[in-house]
Amino acid sequence: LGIAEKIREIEDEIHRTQVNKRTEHHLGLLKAKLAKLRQQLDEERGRRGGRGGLGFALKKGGDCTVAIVGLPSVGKSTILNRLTNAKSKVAPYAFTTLDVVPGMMVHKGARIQLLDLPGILAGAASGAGRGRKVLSVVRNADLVLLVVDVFQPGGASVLQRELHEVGIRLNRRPPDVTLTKSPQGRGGVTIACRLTRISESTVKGILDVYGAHNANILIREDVDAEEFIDALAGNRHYVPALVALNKVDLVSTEYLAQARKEIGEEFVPISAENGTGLEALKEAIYGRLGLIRIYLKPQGGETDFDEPLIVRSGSTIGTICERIRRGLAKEAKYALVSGTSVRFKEQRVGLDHVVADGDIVTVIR
Ligand SMILES: Nc1nc2c(ncn2[C@@H]2O[C@H](COP(=O)(O)OP(=O)(O)O)[C@@H](O)[C@H]2O)c(=O)[nH]1
Ligand SMILES: [Mg+2]
Repeated sequence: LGIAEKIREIEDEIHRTQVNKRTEHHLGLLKAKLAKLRQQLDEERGRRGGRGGLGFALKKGGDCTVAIVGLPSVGKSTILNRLTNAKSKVAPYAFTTLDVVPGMMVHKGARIQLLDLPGILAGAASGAGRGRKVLSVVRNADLVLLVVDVFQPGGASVLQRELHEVGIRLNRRPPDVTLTKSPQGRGGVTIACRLTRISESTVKGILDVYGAHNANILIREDVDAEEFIDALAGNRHYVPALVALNKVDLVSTEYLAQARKEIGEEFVPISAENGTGLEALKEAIYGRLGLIRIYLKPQGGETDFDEPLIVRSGSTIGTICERIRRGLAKEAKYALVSGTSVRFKEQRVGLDHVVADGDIVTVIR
């Protein structure tokens, strides 16, 4: 049996198996086997040179990158064209977009690169070729914009499942499980919290199947089998995501309320066709990326309100120094800050001070 067939067999068995307390252990082991086989398949493809790396040769432009993902014909290209200067081909049939098309969206001074990707169909993850390349672009994005057609509200979960299969975890953070190489090559597990979603014997069983014997493993969070396997695999990508429900011009408010239940998570209702909700979508993308604007005021000069520095929220004066010029953080003595992160105008702060959106900053050397 080839690896691909083995994978399919295990996938089938997982689908057939009911999830309950009695099958939990068995399912955990199956998932570990599956993860192991998928990794082997990846390595095999890598050896044959079938790996695309970044896939499409893409120049990373702007302050960050957003991958537009969705089933065919949901309106991805129309959205790109409406939000950016790009001209991606739009048509009422599937697979119009065969390559990645970048476009630049400027919002509140931030340059955000949007990537229009060929539509992902169920099964793209297991297929070779274009599907896999698309997914590698998604892995490297700062945000995934999931576009769902108002007439297929179930599309969001199809996409999420597809991305999950290739190790992309949307809107989740890595589980608190650490692996360190044991110097003697004889590892062990330390469970430092109460586990309610997995038994200790399943933890051991998964380790046997996965074969992480020479690592010291510390579990500090109530993980389930899948999260534990994710931690062992170590190559998962945790990417924030946002759902846009497109073509709302075609439905009534009542229909929309029903769709809301089916999607089960927050989404931005839009019509790429008539422009409804597009400003809200820009704002949501910007917000989800966690970007803030910092206005720089040179010592003894005027504040530059035209071109703010765009940084991730949570950034410090130190990060800002490095963005202005490499090495500046070492030379800087302190900074003067006006804005919501401080109490006074031109308050003197250290390099570890966390800035806020709209702050005016003068770095003093
Ligand atoms: N009514 C309506 N049609 C839309 C909307 N957005 C896209 N379309 C249409 O849906 C079809 C597919 O759009 P396209 O952008 O090519 O989808 P893609 O395959 O996801 O890139 C085209 O005929 C578009 O004109 C929308 O908001 N409302
Ligand atoms: Mg398209």
